Amino acid sequence: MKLHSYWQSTTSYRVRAAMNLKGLSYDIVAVDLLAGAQNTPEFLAHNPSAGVPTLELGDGTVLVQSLAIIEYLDAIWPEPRLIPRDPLEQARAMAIAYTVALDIHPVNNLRVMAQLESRFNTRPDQCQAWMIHWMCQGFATIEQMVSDTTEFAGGAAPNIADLCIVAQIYNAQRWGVDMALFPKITRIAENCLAWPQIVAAHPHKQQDAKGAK
Ligand SMILES: N[C@@H](CCC(=O)N[C@@H](CS)C(=O)NCC(=O)O)C(=O)O
Repeated sequence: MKLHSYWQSTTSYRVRAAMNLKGLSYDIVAVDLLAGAQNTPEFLAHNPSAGVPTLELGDGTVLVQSLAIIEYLDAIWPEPRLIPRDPLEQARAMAIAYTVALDIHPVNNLRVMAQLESRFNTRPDQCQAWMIHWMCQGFATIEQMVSDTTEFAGGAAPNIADLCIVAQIYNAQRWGVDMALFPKITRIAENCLAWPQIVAAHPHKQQDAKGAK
């Protein structure tokens, strides 16, 4: 399998971590988002939504949307389970994953920030304040949703919710969110990073990482 990925992309980070936890072997195809590689005709032919991750299966089938990719992986390689089978646990895990993936990430995406800058002359510090606002709002919600008693959002092992949390917190730290405000999810991210499979998915461990170790 080939995973089209960008090192700092949080959506790619989620899928890299999921694939690593399942012990899958795959090649990374680096897509340089800052150079606009996602907008080239070759890339768009693959993934018309102009983003990463994109997963290419062995037979050439292409899957897009990080959460849909994780659902597919969980269906084909069920162990370890990343989406709980129990309906209530599943609803709780997906609610956290969706808060990151649907409420925080889309309004802070590269293309959104580019529109703010080009249409409204938004300054870099204003863009940063925008991103921090949406991350803090989403994190405050998730703080209320995660368990007080377990190591991860809903249990003793990371699931799809934790993968979304750890990836989004990477981004939050990059942009200067005060994570002291969110102790429960900070602890979850630290617990995630005790797992070598998740560390291997960390942006700084990627071949295309620039200026970071
Ligand atoms: N909802 C999609 C979002 C994919 C996406 O837009 N990823 C970002 C990187 S985290 C991207 O490729 N952005 C490129 C751009 O905005 O131009 C998913 O979860 O896979």
